[in-house]
Amino acid sequence: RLAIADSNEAAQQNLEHRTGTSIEAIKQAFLENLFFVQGKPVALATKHDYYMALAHLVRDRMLYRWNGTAESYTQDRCRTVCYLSAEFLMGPHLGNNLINMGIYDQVKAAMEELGLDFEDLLAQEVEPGLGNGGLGRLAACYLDSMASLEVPSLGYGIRYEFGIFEQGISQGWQIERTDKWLRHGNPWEVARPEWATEVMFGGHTESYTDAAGDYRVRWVPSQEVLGTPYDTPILGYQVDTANTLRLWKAEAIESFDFEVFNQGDYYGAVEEKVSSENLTKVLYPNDETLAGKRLRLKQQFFFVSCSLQDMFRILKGQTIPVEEFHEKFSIQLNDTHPAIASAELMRLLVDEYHLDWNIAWEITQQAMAYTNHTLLPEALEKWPISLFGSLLPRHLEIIYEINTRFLELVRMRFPKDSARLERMSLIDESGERYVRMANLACVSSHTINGVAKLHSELLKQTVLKDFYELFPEKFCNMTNGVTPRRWIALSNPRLTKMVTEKIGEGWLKELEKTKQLESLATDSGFQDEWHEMKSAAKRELAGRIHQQFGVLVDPTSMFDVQVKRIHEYKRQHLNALHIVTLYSQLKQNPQMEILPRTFIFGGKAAPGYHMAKLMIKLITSVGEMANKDPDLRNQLRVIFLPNYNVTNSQRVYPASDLSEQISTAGKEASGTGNMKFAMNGALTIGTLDGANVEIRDAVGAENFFLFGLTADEVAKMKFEGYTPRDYYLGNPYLKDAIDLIASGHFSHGDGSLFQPLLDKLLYQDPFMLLADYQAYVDCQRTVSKAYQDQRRWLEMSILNASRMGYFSSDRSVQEYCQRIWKVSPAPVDIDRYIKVSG
Ligand code: NBY
Repeated sequence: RLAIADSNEAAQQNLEHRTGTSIEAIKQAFLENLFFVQGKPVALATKHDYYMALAHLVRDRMLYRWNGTAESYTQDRCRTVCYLSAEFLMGPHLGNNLINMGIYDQVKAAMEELGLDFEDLLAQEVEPGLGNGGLGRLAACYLDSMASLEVPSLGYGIRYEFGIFEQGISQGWQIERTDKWLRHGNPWEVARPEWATEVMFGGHTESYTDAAGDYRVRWVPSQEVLGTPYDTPILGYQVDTANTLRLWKAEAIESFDFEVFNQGDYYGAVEEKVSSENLTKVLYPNDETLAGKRLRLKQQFFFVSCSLQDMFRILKGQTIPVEEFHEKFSIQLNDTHPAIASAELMRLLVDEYHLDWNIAWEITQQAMAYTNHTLLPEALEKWPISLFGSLLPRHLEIIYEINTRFLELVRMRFPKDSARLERMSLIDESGERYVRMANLACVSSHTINGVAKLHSELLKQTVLKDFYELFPEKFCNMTNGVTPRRWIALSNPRLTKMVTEKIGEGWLKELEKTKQLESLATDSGFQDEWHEMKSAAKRELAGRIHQQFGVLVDPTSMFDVQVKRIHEYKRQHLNALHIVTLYSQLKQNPQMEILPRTFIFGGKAAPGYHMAKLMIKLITSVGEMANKDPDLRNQLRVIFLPNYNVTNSQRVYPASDLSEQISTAGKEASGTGNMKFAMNGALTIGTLDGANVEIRDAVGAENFFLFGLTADEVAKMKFEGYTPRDYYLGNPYLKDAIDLIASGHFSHGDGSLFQPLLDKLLYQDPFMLLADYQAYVDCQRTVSKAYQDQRRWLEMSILNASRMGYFSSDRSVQEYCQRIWKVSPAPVDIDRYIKVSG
C-alpha cells in the first residue's frame, strides 16, 4: 500500500508537506499552492487566488480521511445510507472543513503570520446554493451528522450549474440574477468520469421472449444522456470518517454526432450536446409549489437513475448479489422529488437483472423510506400522464402494475369503498390524469416520516390519512435537527469559546451537555459575558449593514429577525402589520417611548410567486418611510437583507435577540431556522406550529413567547366559516394599519400598489393573519416589557441556548439509524490503510 510513498524518500517528504498541520507546514503549503496550483507570483495574486491556495491545502489534508474511508467501507462492505435529494444546500465549505478537521486555529494563525486577513479569505468562497431552503439545508445538516457519527453514507443529488438565483433589491422589488457559482472553479469537488452512467429518456417499450422462454419487456429510448459524478468529501467532526456527496452532471454521450458533422451540419451536430447539458443547468427556484415542468421531471429521473445504477456498480465491485440490494443500501427519499426511484429500481431489477416481480417488489419496499416535508395539499407533486408517459414510458407501465396490485389490496381491506380507491390510486383520474408521487412514495416505502411531532400527527389526519389507515405501522416521526458544528462552532465563535470554558470540550458532539449551563443562567458574571457576546455579534452585523446599505442601526436596540423563504403561510406580512401599527402609533404620538427595535428581514421569493414579491415590496416600502422619519427618533428601523443564503445566515443568528416563527398553525412542517436562533440565544415569538411546539417544551413555556390560534382552532374556524373583514371592522388598530397601507402612505401615494395583498387579506385570508393580529401585537408588547428587564432576558436567553441539545441533527440521525435505516456506525481508522508520518 502506497509503496511509492513508503519507498521513495522524496515522495514521502512531499506527502508530509501536503498533510502537515503545523503552522509552518501550512504556510509553506500555501505558498507552494499559490505558485503551482494557482500559477501566480505573490505580486499578481488576487484575494481569490489566496482563497484557492488555502482551499487546496485544506483539501490535501482531507484526502487521508477521504481515501481511507473509501477503502475501509469497500473492504468491510458496510451497510450504507443513500440519501437521495434534489437539493443539498451545503453553504461554504472552507470554514466548516477547518472546524471538522480541528485545524481552524492553526490555519488562522498561519494566514495571519503571512499578513492575510483570515475572515476576508473565508469570505471569498462562493457558496454552492444547490437548494431552496429548509429541505435542502436539512440534507446538508444530515450529511454532517452522518459523517460525525461515523455512519457510512452517500448523498446523491444534482450538480446544478446555476444554483438558487442571486437576489437583488431594486427600488424595493426583488430582482433575480443567475448564480454562477462555478465561474472561478470549485476546489472541493473531484470529477469521476470513469464512473459516468447512461440514462435513457422517451421512446417506447417492446415485449420479447428471452432465450429461456420468459416474457420480458425492453425499453427502446429516444434519447440517452451521460451522467458524470462529481464527488465532494464530507468530513465528520473530530473523527477519521469522510463520506461523499455525489452530484451528477448531465452531458451528451457523444460530444459530436460524426454522421451529421460529416454531412456538413456543424450546428446540428452539437445540438444534442446542448440539449443534454441543459438538464442540469439550473435549480428550480420554487419551494412548496410544484412547477410541473418537463425539464424538472427529467432532472428528477436523471439523478435517481444515475444514483441507482451507481449502487449496482458498487454492489458488483463488492461482489454482493443483486438480491441483497436492500441489505447493502438503505435509501432515504427527501420528499417526493426522488420518488421515481421505486419505479426505476423495479425496472432495473425486473428488466435488467431479470428478477421475478414479487422478489423485486420486496427488495424495493425494503430499501426505500420516504420523508414528507409539507402539509400544503397544493404542494404535493403530480405529473400529467401524457408528459410522464412520453418521457418514461416503461416507468408508467411499471407504475400501472404497482397500482393494480396495490388497489387490489385496498379493495380487500376496504370493500365497497370506491371513494377511498380513487383517493389512494397512484393515478389521479378526477380530471386530467396525473401520476401522484406521494402515493407512489407511500406504497413503495417501508417507513414514512414527518419532520416534527405535530406535523407527523397532522399527516396521519390529513394528507396521508388513507395511507395511515392502511399501513399504520409504516408511520413515524423524526423531528428535524441542525448541526451545531456549522450553526454554533463556525457561526458563533464567541459563544463557542464561552461554553467550552465553562463545560469543557465534547459538547459539540453531544449537545445535550449544554444543559450544564443552566446553573449559570442566573449568574450575573456569566450573564454579563453573555450580554457582551450577543452585543459584539450585533455590532458586527450593524457594521455590515452600515457598510453595505448605508443605514445606521443601533446595536443596543432589540434585533427582531425573520429570515426564511418569503411565503404567505410564513406570514412576513403579519410582522409588517405589527411594524405599521407601531409606526402609526409613533406618528400619532411622537412623544411616545417604545422599546427601540431593529426589524430585520431576509429571504427569497419564488420568481413566479407574485404575492410573495409584493410582500417584499411592502417590507422595503415600510422600511423606506420608517428609516428616514425624524418623528420616530430612531426607535424603529426596518432592514431587508438582500440575498439571504447560508453565508449571510451565519452572521444573522448570533446577532438576533428575537426569532420570528409566526406561521399559521398547522402549515409549517417543522422549521429549522427556529432551532438555529434558539441555539444562539435568541428568544422565540411563535405559534404552536411545527417544531416550535417541541422547542417550547424543551426551553420551558416561561422562556418562549407564544401567541395565536392552534392548528385545531384554525381548522375549526375554517370549517365554521371565517370572515376576515369582521376582524378589520372590529379592530381599530388593525383597521388603522391596513388603511394606512391602502392610502398609499408607503407607496408615494399609489393606493393601488398593495391592493392585491390587502384584498386577499380582507376577503380570503387563507392564512388567518387578521384572526391572529391582536394576539400577535399583544404578545409583542409582552416581548418589549421582557426585554426591558435585562437580567431576566439574559436568563431566558441562556436557558434557551442550554436546553436545545435535543435539536442537534446528531440526535435526528441517530433516530433515523435506529428506527428506519438499521445501520450502525462503522468507525474508520485511517492508520489501517495509509501510513501517516509526522
Ligand atoms: O422543509 C421545508 C419545510 O417548509 C420546513 O417546515 C421544514 O423544516 C424543512 C425541512 O424539513 N420544506 C422545504 O424547504 N421545501 C422546499 O424547499 C421545496 C423545494 C422544491 C419543491 C418543493 C418544496 N418542489 O416541488 O420542487
